[in-house]
Parts: sequence; C-alpha cells; structure tokens
Amino acid sequence: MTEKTLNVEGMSCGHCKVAVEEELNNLSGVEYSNADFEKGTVEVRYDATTVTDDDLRGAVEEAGYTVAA
Ligand SMILES: [Cu+2]
Repeated sequence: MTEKTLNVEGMSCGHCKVAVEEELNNLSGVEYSNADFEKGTVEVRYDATTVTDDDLRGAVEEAGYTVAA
C-alpha cells in the first residue's frame, strides 16, 4: 500500500471532509482516506497498482474540490 497526503483546496467544513472521503473511498484500490478541512490535507492509503495520481485527483474534483499541484 502507498500512502500519500494530498493538498486539497476549497474544503471548509465537515461536509466537505465527508464528500472528499466518500469519493476517494469509492475508488476500488483505495483502502483509507482521512480529510482534514482545517489543514486542507487528505491522507490516502491505496494500492498504487490499481489507483493512479490522476484517479485520486479526479475523485477529489468529482467531490467539487481541487488538488493543489
Ligand atoms: Cu463544507
């Protein structure tokens, strides 16, 4: 498993946290995610053989937020 911390812009409350985590957890290959809206970070643990950086970025965007470069 690979662990990564994404910097996500636009999260402002607990609903944002849940929305981002749900989208990430919907990706098969993502084992765990934990968003911190105060810090603007999301920890993700995933199988890098099935999940790419683009997949993670896409899921965050699907939730309505942006991954900082
Ligand atoms: Cu919110």
